[in-house]
Amino acid sequence: MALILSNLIEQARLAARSVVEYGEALINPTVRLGITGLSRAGKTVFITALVHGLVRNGRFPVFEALSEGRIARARLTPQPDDAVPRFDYESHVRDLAVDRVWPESTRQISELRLVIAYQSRSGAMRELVLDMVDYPGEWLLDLPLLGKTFEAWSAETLEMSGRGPRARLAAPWRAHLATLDVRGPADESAAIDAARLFTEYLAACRNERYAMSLLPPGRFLMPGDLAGSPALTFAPLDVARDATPPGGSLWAMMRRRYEAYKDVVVRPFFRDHFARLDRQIVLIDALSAFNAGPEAVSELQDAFRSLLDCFEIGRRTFLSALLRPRADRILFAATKADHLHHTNHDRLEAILRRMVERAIARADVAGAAVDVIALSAVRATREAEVRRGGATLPCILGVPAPGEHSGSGNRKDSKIFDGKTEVAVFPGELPDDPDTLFAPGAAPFRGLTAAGDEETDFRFVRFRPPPLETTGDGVPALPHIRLDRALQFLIGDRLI
Ligand SMILES: Nc1nc2c(ncn2[C@@H]2O[C@H](COP(=O)(O)OP(=O)(O)OP(=O)(O)O)[C@@H](O)[C@H]2O)c(=O)[nH]1
Ligand SMILES: [Mg+2]
Repeated sequence: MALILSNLIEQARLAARSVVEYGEALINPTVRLGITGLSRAGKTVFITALVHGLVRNGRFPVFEALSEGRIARARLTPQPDDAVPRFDYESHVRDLAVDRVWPESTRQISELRLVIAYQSRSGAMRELVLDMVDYPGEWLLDLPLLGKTFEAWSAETLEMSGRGPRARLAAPWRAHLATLDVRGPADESAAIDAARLFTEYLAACRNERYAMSLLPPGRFLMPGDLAGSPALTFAPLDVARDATPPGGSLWAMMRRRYEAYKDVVVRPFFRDHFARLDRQIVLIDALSAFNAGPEAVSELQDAFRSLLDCFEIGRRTFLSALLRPRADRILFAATKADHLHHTNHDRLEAILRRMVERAIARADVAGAAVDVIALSAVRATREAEVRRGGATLPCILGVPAPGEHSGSGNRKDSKIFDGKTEVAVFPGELPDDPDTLFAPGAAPFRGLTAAGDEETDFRFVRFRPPPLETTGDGVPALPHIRLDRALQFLIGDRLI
């Protein structure tokens, strides 16, 4: 954080707030849970399912406070920050449980506070306050920009745009870039065109066929209330890393706007939501990356490596709680495990563990408890063994979302699903040994980026959310996979 909040005033402000919050937390024990994840990772669904399960006493056998019958009540209460919208829990539950559709992509930041009344193991009645924040995943990748100059960001972005599948997608923007006179006078219409072409390139990289992860600046893809503002009208330029722009030039203007973007957009977002977390869950949609191909998997890993550098994670001491808040538990979760048969869940976990090991080797997480899990906040499928040509395939059963198709849209026998009929799908088997995925130069499987729809090794269909199931005591609940294990790790120790 020293690198990111280089400004002393920022550091002092954070420390002052931390002292106040420390005092408050002594009276009302509070856990600020960071739900971190790139776009479509599953943040909104996770928060909704977690709150739904807690307020309705869902089926969470591994979450001890609940399974031991010590949770008296969990209720939503007004959130701490008046300036941040409330997480629209009710409409997300309506989407999932009544209309059986997934919530839309998040466009704005929002916050939710849950108060859990429980009985401690010693018998005393206590309360734990759980604060959560939801935000568009695109914004997350802005955090690493805080430590980068305009020139360094330009150089990295240009270098990356020449690699692998990105090169073709970047061609129109790069062609425009080649026409720019960066030392010439600032030219607003050139800046507008560059920003538009650069944004189109980022949007093309995000497409599920490529599923690239490193797509900053986040507001270009999800502008929130900043659409059309000059703070978003810039783009990388072909300039030397350590050079300075001539006054009044296009380069100077782009650089100024990049710095404004960091000051006005990124730094407050970081300060208000990431610099003061007690616990973190990092949601990772590894399966979409597998769908796309090895390039997407490798980029996902790079994205998490650069993000971890931005977080304060480590052992919590009296002084750190007082002056520099840090998360003392971090859970890495591969989401949407219900897209796989359970025989593959351990493999998914092993692959994630391998990705995480590399990422945390560099980050300073000394003393923090770290765990890895494959979960599904909402389980949309059931399992079945299907016999085909003498072999038994471990399949999953679910209702594909309307519009999903069974194979290449161009093939005659391809079928468009109606959103009502249940089908069995064999999604593919993840590799047994994660090393085969990460060996240098390995291209161990075929994804949509390089292969035709029919030739990919994995096939993950988007299923509709499931109907509610009824728990033993008659309460309708959303089915899940290991959501209770995640809860136990994240807050179980605060409820004893
Ligand atoms: N089957 C299944 N699909 C899920 C699950 N969680 C998320 N999804 C799918 O992933 C999509 C994205 O989930 P969200 O929770 O909206 O993701 P997000 O991280 O909030 O994404 P942004 O708001 O774009 O940052 C959903 O529309 C679902 O299709 C899950 O537990 N099971
Ligand atoms: Mg969301």
